[in-house]
This record gives sequence, structure tokens and C-alpha cells, in this order.
Amino acid sequence: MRSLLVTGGAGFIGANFVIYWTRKYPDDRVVVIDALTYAGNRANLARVEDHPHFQFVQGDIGDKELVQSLLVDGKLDTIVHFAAESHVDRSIHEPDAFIQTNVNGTHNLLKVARETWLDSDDAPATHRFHHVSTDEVYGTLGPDDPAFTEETPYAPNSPYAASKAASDHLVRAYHHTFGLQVSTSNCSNNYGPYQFPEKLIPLMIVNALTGKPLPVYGDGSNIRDWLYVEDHCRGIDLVIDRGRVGETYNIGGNNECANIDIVKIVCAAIDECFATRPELCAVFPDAPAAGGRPTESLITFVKDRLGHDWRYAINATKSENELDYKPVENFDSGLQKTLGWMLDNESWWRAVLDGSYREWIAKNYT
Ligand code: NAD
Ligand code: TDX
Repeated sequence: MRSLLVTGGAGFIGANFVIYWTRKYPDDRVVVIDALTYAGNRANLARVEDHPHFQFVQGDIGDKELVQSLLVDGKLDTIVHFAAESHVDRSIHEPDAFIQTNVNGTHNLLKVARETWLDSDDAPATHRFHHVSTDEVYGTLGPDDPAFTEETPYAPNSPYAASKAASDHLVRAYHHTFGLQVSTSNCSNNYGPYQFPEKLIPLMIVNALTGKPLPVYGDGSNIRDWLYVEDHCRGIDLVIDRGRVGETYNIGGNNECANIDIVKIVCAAIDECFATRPELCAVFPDAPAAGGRPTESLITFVKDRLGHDWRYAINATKSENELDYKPVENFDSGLQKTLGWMLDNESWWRAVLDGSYREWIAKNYT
């Protein structure tokens, strides 16, 4: 049995992970610490609020006393670290918060973990600090380059990627220097329920349903490797359970696709939903599909992202061989689940978009 501190558990992947973990390990304690930034949403955890071993704490991972009290008082033995500023475009406009949370925040967690788990007489028999990172630390690939392995040299290109790379190095250093029992996973682009609609797939779905342009950066040829969020959660579980301490594992979805093709697939899936569920026309009257027009008509090519990485691709052979990791979803099945969830949870994304979700939570969860 484990007692977990999940940082950033009210964000997209963190919330999916908490839902996954409490379902699979109902006897484990799960404490979430989340600062509830614009990307954090208590409503993402609604499904676990009544779980007997779940606790939510609003707070900053940079708050040393708070993190220390959670680890010590709760006798927690595992940290699963998701909390971060996570949107590349924001890191281009306002990088400071990325350094503060992703670098300094991670360092604060490592310091507290070291003091509590290595330097204290009261330490648990075993511990684990699992750090959730990204493929963006490896930089960008050309069309014929082999996919990123765990041995690919780091070459981060955006302030976001650089801040994640710095945090990965700190995690590695706390293992090498102090003996902290760490593991790191680097994964590709996630999609699925609860993703903040600033990222490509949920943004396209929301804009398509509300009749707004679908902004494709540059010529849309950039390639990403899409991973359904539950497959990512399963991968993290395997790393924590079976991964070797001090090691890094890549987690991918085996689904490379150009952005323009992803957007067209999303558009076609929406058209099909409206064709088979005519009641959607009244719910989303501004969607082109409600008027019988193709959703693709909303595609608009816009100015490219500064320093836009061209291609990411994950080689997950190490995780497959050592951990028996394999993604369950292909892009079609993952998109059906994601789109179905977005169609059924209009109130969630409308509340997130108009920033009124705090009032929405107060109304629904207190
Ligand atoms: P997200 O932006 O949806 O959620 C981040 C969460 O962290 C939010 O709930 C936010 O409130 C919280 N947070 C931010 N700053 C905090 C602080 N100082 N203290 C406490 N909580 C704070 O992000 P996500 O997409 O769920 O990503 C989770 C992790 O996975 C990140 O570390 C990210 O770098 C990594 N990752 C994400 C993807 C992806 O495709 N989304 C891919 C690879 C890796
Ligand atoms: O409106 C858009 N139009 C567009 O063409 C948006 C939001 C994105 N894009 C492009 C940029 C990227 O090539 O789509 C691709 C995906 O963009 P994002 O969803 O912003 O993801 P990306 O920049 O690839 O980073 C994501 O994957 C790695 C996550 O946001 C990171 O947190 C993760 O580490």
C-alpha cells in the first residue's frame, strides 16, 4: 500500500491520474496539492471527492512548510509530480511563472523529500519521487530522424521545454548526489477528458462546436505523437510499480500525425456525430455541422508559433521491454472517448472558458 502526494492533481493529467489510481488502488491514501492556477480546476476531481482516502489541499508546491507538513503528518511515501505551467504558447509570452513553478517548485519538492525521507529518523521504509516530464526536452526531429529514446541528448527549444529539462536534471541530481529514490517519465502529447481548451485537440472541439475559427499554426505540417491520457496514467503506474530507481522511461502512443491531419480528423468526427445525433443541432446551433456545413470550413491558417518544434516522436521500447507498457487506445478510439466526453460535459468547458468555474464549483460542490 502506498500513501501518495499528487502535485497538480486538479489539472488535466493529474486529475485523470487521481481518478485512475483511486479506482485501481482504493485502499491507498491520495493527497492532492494544487495551487488552482487558471489550469487547475477542483471540478476535475468531483468523481473522487467522496473517496474515503482522498484529500485535497489548495497550495503551492513552492511552499516548503506546507509540503513538509503534508509529507510528515500524512506519513506519505510517494510523490507523483505533475504540477507545472504546461502551455508552450504561454511560456513564449510570460516565461517567469515557468521558471518559478517548474524549476524552483520542483526543487522545493526535492529538498523537502530529501529532508523528510533521507535525513529524518521517522522516514518511511521505502519512498519514491516520480517526476512527470515531456518529450519536448529532447528538442525537435526532422522527417527521417529516429524517434526520441531515453538516450537522446537534451535540446529544449521553448522556455517551457527548458524549464522541464532543468527540473529533470534536478531530479536526476538528487538521486545521484543524495540517493533520493526517483524515477522520471517523458511522454508525448496527451489528450482526453478534462484537458484545458487551450491545447490543440480540446480547443479545436470547443471552437468547432461554437462556430469559431480553428487556428492552425503555420502550414499545419508539424507532427506530434498523440497519447490518450489513461494510457499515460497506466504508464506512470508501471514506472512507479516496476521501474528501476534512478531511471527514465519514455511513454508514447505510437500515433504520429501532422497537426492539419489531426484537425481534419477531429472535424470529420464532429460531422459524423451531428449526422448520427441530430439532437446536437439544437444544443450547438452555432456549429457549422448544425447547418449541414462541414466543420473543416472553419480551418484558418494563422501565424506560426515562435521557435515551433517541427516533429516529436517517442520510442517507448524501453518501457515496453522492461515494464510491459503498451498503449490500449488508438487515435480513433481515444478521440471518440474525448469527443464524447466534451459533448456530454458542455457545462464543464463553458465554465472553464468563461472563468466562472470557481462559482460553478461553489454551487455544485459545497
Ligand atoms: P495542466 O496545466 O492541465 O495542469 C497543471 C496543474 O498544476 C494545474 O492544476 C495547476 O493548478 C497546477 N499548478 C501549477 N502551478 C502550481 C504550483 N506552483 N503549485 C501547485 N500546483 C500548481 O497540465 P497537464 O497537461 O495536466 O500536465 C501535467 C504534467 O505533465 C506537467 O508537468 C507537464 O509538463 C507534463 N506533460 C504534459 C503533457 C501534455 O500533453 N499535456 C505532455 C507531456 C508532459
Ligand atoms: O491553436 C493551436 N493551433 C496549432 O496549430 C494550438 C493550441 C496548437 N497548435 C499546434 C502547435 C503544436 O504543433 O498544435 C500542436 C500541439 O500544440 P499544443 O496542444 O499547444 O501542444 P505542444 O506545444 O505540442 O505541447 C504539448 O505536448 C507536450 C503540451 O502542451 C505540453 O505540456 C507537453 O509537454
